[in-house]
Parts: sequence; C-alpha cells; structure tokens
Amino acid sequence: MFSLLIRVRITLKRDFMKTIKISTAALLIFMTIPFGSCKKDEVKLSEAKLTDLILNGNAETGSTIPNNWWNSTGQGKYNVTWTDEESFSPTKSLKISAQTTESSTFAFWAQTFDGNIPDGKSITLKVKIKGNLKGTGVSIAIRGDDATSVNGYAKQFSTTQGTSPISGIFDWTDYSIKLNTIDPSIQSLTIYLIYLPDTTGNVYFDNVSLTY
Ligand SMILES: [Ca+2]
Repeated sequence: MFSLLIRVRITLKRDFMKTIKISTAALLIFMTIPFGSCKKDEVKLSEAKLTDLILNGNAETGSTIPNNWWNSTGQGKYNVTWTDEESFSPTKSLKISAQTTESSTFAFWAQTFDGNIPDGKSITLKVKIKGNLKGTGVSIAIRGDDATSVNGYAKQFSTTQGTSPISGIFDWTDYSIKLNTIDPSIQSLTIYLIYLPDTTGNVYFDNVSLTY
C-alpha cells in the first residue's frame, strides 16, 4: 500500500532537468540530491548578520505542541514528541524515537515558511542533533515548492541523506545542509528533520535555523 511512486523534479542551474522516480518504500521523497552538501559547522563570525526564516527554532514555546512546527508519525509507527528529556537550549527539544524497525515508513518534524522568499540566494539549514541511534539514522532536508505549502512534486530539494549519514551515539552536534540558488518560482520553503526507515533509538533536534 506504500507503492505510490513519487517523482521529484529538480531544476539545476543550467536549465538541466532531471526526473528521478523512486519507490516510497525505498526512499520516499528523501533522496540523494547531487548538489546537496553537509558538514559539521565551524564557527562563523558572520553568523549574527544572517536572516533566519525559522520561528521557534529552539522549540521552547507552545502549549501542547511546539508553535510553528508540524510533524508526521509515519502512520503512528514512530513516537514524535515535544520533550524536556534533553535540550541544547534552554529546556525543550523535538524528539523522535522507535523501538522496532520499520522498513516502509518514516517520521519527521517540519516547518514551512511561506513569507518573503529570498529567491536567487542560497539558504542553509542548521540543526543541533543528539542521538542514540541504530540503523540508517536521521537526515535533514530543505524543500522548495512553487506553491505556498508542500504540494505535489518538489521544485527544489536538498538533503543529507545518501551523502552524510547521521547515526550512532553522539552528543549535541551541529549539522547543516544548503540549498543553492532558490528559484524565482518558489513560494514556500519547508525544512524536514527526518527519522529514516530501518532505524531505532532516540534522536533530539534543537536550535534549528534556516538562514541566508
Ligand atoms: Ca530548546
């Protein structure tokens, strides 16, 4: 029942169109994008000058759910919670966990920005992640849509999946992914903090920013 095929069309700089068709059971929309990049961050002196599009990036505000964030539990197969078990800043973070592996579903926390899109610029998603994971692990991704919300095919997409695995046991660590040259047609940007199929254990996300 998860045999739905999804096509993600990626427009590269030189009008080079590439259509990739994959099975959701294998990788869903979170596939390797050739121009994606990820690295553990180094201290950048210019950081204070950047514009951040994420609201409640430290996941501190909200009542029953963290303000501005939405999520998927993978048809209830994963525990997706707003927690005070762990945090980088000050008391709360976004948690996903699973006790048994699921091969055909995944879970995520996400936030969508549909304000003034900085088209023509490159944008960077940065996240603090703490994990005690086995298996495939987690990934972070940026999706651009030519609509005000996630709709149909992604117009642009960049992910750490396939290029920079995030798994194992690790304390709070910076991870980032960049989406190069936002197309003028983009009307919304959605960032995903993804718990991939074939993974067990706990992961915590905190201090999320999407800057340019
Ligand atoms: Ca926090």
